[in-house]
Amino acid sequence: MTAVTTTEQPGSDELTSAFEATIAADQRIEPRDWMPDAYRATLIRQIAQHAHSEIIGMQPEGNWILRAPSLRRKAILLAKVQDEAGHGLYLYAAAETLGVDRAELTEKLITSRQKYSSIFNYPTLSYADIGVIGWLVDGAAICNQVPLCRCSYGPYARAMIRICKEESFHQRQGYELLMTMMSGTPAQRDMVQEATNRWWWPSLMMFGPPDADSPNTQRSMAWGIKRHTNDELRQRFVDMTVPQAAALGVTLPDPDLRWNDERQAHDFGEPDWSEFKAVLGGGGPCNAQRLARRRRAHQDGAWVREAAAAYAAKHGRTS
Ligand code: FAQ
Repeated sequence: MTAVTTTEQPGSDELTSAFEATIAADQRIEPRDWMPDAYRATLIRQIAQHAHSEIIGMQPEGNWILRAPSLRRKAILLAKVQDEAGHGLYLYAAAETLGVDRAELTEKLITSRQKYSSIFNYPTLSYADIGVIGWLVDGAAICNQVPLCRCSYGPYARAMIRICKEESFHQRQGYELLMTMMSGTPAQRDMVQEATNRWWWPSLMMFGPPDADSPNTQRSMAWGIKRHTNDELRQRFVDMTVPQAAALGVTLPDPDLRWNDERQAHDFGEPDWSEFKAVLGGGGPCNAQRLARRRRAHQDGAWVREAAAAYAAKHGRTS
């Protein structure tokens, strides 16, 4: 560790050089190390958005817990949704090491001042959606998040290691569910194809806007927060998913999808970026419902927070 801690108080040039040397040596910045304000703000923005996504991401799947087709499927789905709550908590804890308060982040989410992933603004219409979310949404999340295990900020990188292990289980349970449905009746196979058609393009949008329209990528890569661009990860996801679709026996709904021998990668069509912008602006099919439910849950939990604060005050604890 070469970074200078805040208690040493050297001049600002020295602090900047120590920070840059740590990044250049591909070492970790830790909470007590000095860091530029913009680096801190970028991490808070990304980690908070990530945490909010995990918490809001419980809703589309939570919709099916009471209607799971068997006890086994219900147990698997419950475990997955609980994992997502846990991921949200690790991520809020990582954000708190940067000097923000979890309550403040939640307030920003429920007043639409911070984002969460676009993907969770789409509805889950059949049980095949549970399989397709595991396969495509967790598959995309893994593609995006494995490189974050090498993020330059220590607490975020360490949280991502555990999260990625659990996401891997999530992806496999989804794929196993779809394999089961694809070996079932024609109606079950149709459900899988129909769900794939709805989730494919929103899954590609999870990686963010095209590189040319991504204001944050270059700086985040220079700081070792992001390790790949949005388009690089989207390409990796497509290349990984095409053979999985073939093994399942489903068609990905893109007439432009084909192998390009010269590039040794798949060509694929352009997602509808106007839809992406509309969803980010609050106009997706479920934005209003997701936020309303999150606000209600927050209000319903007020008595728990008050009781915890009263207990802490009585026993002289701060948390
Ligand atoms: N949705 O300049 P960039 C999961 C925003 S977790 C909404 O490219 P950046 C697990 C972006 O924030 C899924 N907003 O930004 C699970 C920025 O806005 P701002 C969440 C998006 O940060 C599975 C603006 O657009 N994963 O799925 C999206 O460099 C199943 C410009 O974009 C993470 O958060 C989007 N898709 O790159 C749970 C991973 N894309 O703040 C339940 C960590 C972009 O400037 C069930 N995050 N924006 O106003 C990242 O890797 C990055 O933040 C990106 C965006 C790649 C998402």
